[in-house]
Order: sequence, then structure tokens, then C-alpha cells
Amino acid sequence: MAGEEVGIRIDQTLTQDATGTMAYLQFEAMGMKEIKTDLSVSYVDHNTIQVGFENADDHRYLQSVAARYGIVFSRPGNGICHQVHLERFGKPGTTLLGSDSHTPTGGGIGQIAIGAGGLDVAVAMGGGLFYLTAPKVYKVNLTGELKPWVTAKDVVLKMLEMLSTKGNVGVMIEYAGPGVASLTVPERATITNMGAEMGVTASIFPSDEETKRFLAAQGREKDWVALAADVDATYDRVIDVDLTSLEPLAAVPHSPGNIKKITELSGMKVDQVCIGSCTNSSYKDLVTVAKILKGKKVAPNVSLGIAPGSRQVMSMLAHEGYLADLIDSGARILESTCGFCIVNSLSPKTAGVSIRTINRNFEGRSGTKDAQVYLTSCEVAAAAAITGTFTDPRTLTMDYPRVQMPRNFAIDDSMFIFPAPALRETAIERGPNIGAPPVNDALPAKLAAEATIKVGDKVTTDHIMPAGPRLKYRSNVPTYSKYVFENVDATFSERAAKNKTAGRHNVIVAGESYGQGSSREHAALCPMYLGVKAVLAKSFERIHAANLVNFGIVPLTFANAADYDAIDQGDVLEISDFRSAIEKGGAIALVNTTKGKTISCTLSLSERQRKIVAAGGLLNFTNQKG
Ligand code: MIC
Ligand code: SF4
Repeated sequence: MAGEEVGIRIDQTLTQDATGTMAYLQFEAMGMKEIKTDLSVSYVDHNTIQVGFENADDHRYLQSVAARYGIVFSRPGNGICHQVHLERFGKPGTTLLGSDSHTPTGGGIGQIAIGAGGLDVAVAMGGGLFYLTAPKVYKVNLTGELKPWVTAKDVVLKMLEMLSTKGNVGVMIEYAGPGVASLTVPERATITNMGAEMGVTASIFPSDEETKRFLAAQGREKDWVALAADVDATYDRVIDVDLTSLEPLAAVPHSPGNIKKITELSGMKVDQVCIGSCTNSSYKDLVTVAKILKGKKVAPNVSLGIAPGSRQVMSMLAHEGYLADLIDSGARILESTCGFCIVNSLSPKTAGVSIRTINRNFEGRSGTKDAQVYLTSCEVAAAAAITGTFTDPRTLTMDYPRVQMPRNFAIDDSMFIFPAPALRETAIERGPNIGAPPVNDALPAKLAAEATIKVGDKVTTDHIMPAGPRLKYRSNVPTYSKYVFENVDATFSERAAKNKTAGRHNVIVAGESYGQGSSREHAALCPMYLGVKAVLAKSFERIHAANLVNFGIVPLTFANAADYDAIDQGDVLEISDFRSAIEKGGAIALVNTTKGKTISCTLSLSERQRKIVAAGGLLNFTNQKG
């Protein structure tokens, strides 16, 4: 029944380095001895900047843990987790749980692929169920065919225009209809990838002849099964998208849901173009870019960075001569990693206009606070790189380069380290920056707190826990905690820590759709470390709400959204029967003693989740159960 909590078995897991260290530290803290999934892969793709010893130590820790517990290790340089997983491991009809919000990329190959916090992934690796709200299912009926220069990115930007970035919690999207057959697997994956920006749990395509061709070209035809929805399936909503009617689009600053037509932006000067990320860096994407750039030069006012999504893509571009076309155009060729997408390089100039083929343009996420980031297809990005302005690619004086999918991809799995009995004796290597996961106390009987910070709508986990230069502290919670809300309110962490020392609790007050974006559980873990006991918001996004529960922070919702205005930052808040009210469930009365007003809050947690928060989080809960 939609809305009820269900537990599902997980066949495959993936982690990446930035969330992975904490996931494996938690796996160890739960006393797990080996993995129970069919396949678990640990990718190193996010933080490869390696200024200082921290990242290199993290990589070595991950490699040693993988060897010891029977996990496949994808070495740095092998590519971005979602792109590589699609190429080498994704299997139609299986479940995949990943400690990264873009894990739903796997829906492009017919997997039920879901993003989650690292602790949930650790539990799944150990054979535990993954709990989620049984979803509502929307069917997207695709008809027609994309016109030249219009792409899968434009399909998903159109979807974002229709569904927006909020209000879709607890929804799964199934793509169907006659238009599906015209889309290649990587194009389908571009669409399912950005379901994360809508806040849906997962998006899925059928597994058809095209899926079979892709798997065969990857030497994995045996992984194929035919999958399609039952003809009499019923849906909570049906959305029709006529592919023929679409045109090139962009998400404009500062949300993936702010959609405009490229024709509305034509002529605007561009400072930077970045092509890559798990959304748009497949072989087909980059060969198309190479064909557009061939024989031309990057405009003098533009800096163009290109990061191929995987070593497979990079190697094929090199062997087939396309890499030379990119280099000759003046593009800056970057490693096959997340790179600029996670602020590891290429922050734009002050107030710079940056066109990116990525999936998120949250304010400040590029590393430059006042940068204006636009999200587009590779075609629009390449056109802007040569003209120096937003250009409708349909106006370029060339035919659309229709790139065929290769009959055979270049398969080379030599940069994976596969599990082997001899490796099971590996000693785990822990650098000095790697600490044990912090332990929380059980939920206090009474909440006596300050509204330590009040934020608005659509606060992302990037706002809560910045990445970029702070990323190297992911394995060191005491240090990373100093940067909670760094770019929103730089003194928050200090104030929260002071309250904690004085025996006062902290509460975060927020508007709608709190916790959008990244799955980073540090956005719950570090506030927990600072003594945050509850977040009171108008609404929450799925992964973040689950992470709050996992770390013993209560996600409370305003029963009446207008009461948001009845709390100011600094107000004293109390719930006299905090713990027992949470244990019981139902309505909760919070008293704002500063204003002398009682605020009614609701708690939409299952009984299992209420027990977890009462215990102070999932680690305590699991250890209690023995
Ligand atoms: C992102 O795109 O925001 C990230 C970086 O991939 C995150 C994971 C992280 O914060 O490490 C995500 O999407 O979950
Ligand atoms: Fe990496 Fe960016 Fe994809 Fe996140 S969205 S996995 S940072 S490429």
C-alpha cells in the first residue's frame, strides 16, 4: 500500500569515496564480517584532488576494507560510479542501493536503483533489508522521437519543469510508451539520473532490445532479461511527453527546477563551459561534443573543461581519435571523476556564467558564491564553447552529428580489484584523519533547546555540509562538524557546540523541502555531533529525513505551516514529554517559551523508525538488539 513502510532485499550496492569511508566505518562498527549482497562495489571518484594526505589515506582505507570484506574496488581514475556501474555491473531486474543520490542512474538499464545514506547501505551490505515508503507510481508515456539537437537532457529538464524539485517524496517514475525504443541506455540513464533532482525515490525504464544491445556491446548479454510493465498496471498519475515537441532547454540559476528555453537565453555571454558528470559523459555524449568541436576553437572568453565519465569512455575517445579533436579545440581534458561537479576544480570567476552538463546548480555549489550556473545538454554546452554565448545549437551551420552506439565497447576491467580469498587477510589501513563514527546518546526525556538556526525553503545538504575544500574531512566528524552551515551562517557550529557544552539542545527550524540534493549523511551526522536533537520543518526530502532518523535526530513537521512564522532564531523551545511522545507517535506539542506559544508538530515515522530515534540512532538500535 502506497505510504506504508516496506523492507526490500538489496542485490547490489555501490559506495563512492566521499560517503564510503563513513559507510565502511559503520559497517565495521556493526561488527559485520563479510558482505551478503550479490555484488558490492566501492568506487573512488569523488575526491581525487589529493591536496594533503587525507584523500590518499581515505583511498587506501577503502581499498583495504574492500579486500578484507569481499567488495569490488574500483581504483581512482576508473570513472564516475554511476557511469561505470551502468557499463560494467548494472543488471536489469535487480535492486541496487548506493550511498549517492544519483544511484537511480541504474534505472536506465532496468534496475530498481535507489540512493541512501551510507549507514543504510552498510546495513544492506550486511544482508539487512532496506526500508522505504511504498511508493506512488507515476507513468511517463513517451511518444514520438527527439528532433536533431534535442536530447535526453531536455527530456528530463522538461520533467523537472512539470514536476519541480519538491513535492515528489515517495514517488517512483516508470518510463514507458513507444518513444522509449528510440533512446539508448546512456540516454535513459541521463533521464533517470536527474529523477534525483525531482526528489523521486527512483525512475525506471523497461529492459528491451536496446538494453540487450547495450549489454551485448559491454560483453554482458547474459545479464539481460526482458522487463516491461504489465499492460493492465494502474498508476497514481500518467504524464504524456511527446519527444517530437521538445526543444533545447536549460535549468537556470539556482535550481534544477528553474527551466527556460535556450532561445530565451540566446546571446548571453558565457565565461565557462564544463562537460562531464554522471548525467552526461557517456561515449555518445562525448563523441557528439568532439564532432561539434572538430576543427573549431574554444571562444577566447570561454574556459572549456571536459571530464569523460569513465576510463572506458576516455580510452575509446583516445583510440578513435576524438580525444585529439577535443584537445585541438582548446578543451582542458580532466580526469574521469566528479571533479568540477563537486567543487574539486574549475570554480567560475566572480559572478561568472558557467554552462554545465551536470545535474545541480544550487547557489554556491560551483565554489563561487555569486556564479550563475546553467544546466544543459552536451550539445548546447559545446555550441556555447565555440560561440562564446548561449546559442541554440539548431542554428549552428552544420548537420546534427548523429552518433551511433558502438557494436563493442572497449572492455578492460583491469582497474577493478575483485575479491579473492588471499585478500581476505588484508590489514585495514587507517590514516590519522580517519576516526571512529561518533556515538550518540539515547533521545533525552525532555527537549530543552534553542532554535539555533532558522532557514528558508529548499535548503540542500550542500548548504548544511559543504563539499569542495571541506570534503577531505568526511572521515573526521569532529573537524567536519566545524563547517555545518558554513556558507549559510558561519557561527552556527560554534553556537551549537556552546549549547551542547551548557547542556542545552539544538533545534534547526526550516521551510519546505529541507535536505534536497546529496545523500551525504554528514548533513545529519555532524549536526548530531553538535547536539541537534530535532529539525522542525514544513517538509523534508526522503534521503535526508531517513538520515536524520538514522542518527537520532527527530524530523518534526509543522502541523500548521503558518506556525513557521511563530519561531525566531534564538527562541527557547521545549517539549516536556519529548521521548515518550516520540515513542508513542502522533501529535507533539512544542512550546516556544520565548513567545509563549504552543506549536503542534507531526511525526510521520513508522514504529521501527520511532524506536530508532528513541535509541539515539540506528547504530545504537542495532547494538541494543544484539
Ligand atoms: C552530489 O552530487 O552532491 C554528491 C557529491 O555526489 C553526493 C554525495 C556526497 O555528498 O558525497 C550525492 O549526490 O549524494
Ligand atoms: Fe559525482 Fe556530480 Fe554525479 Fe554527484 S552529481 S556523483 S558529484 S558527477
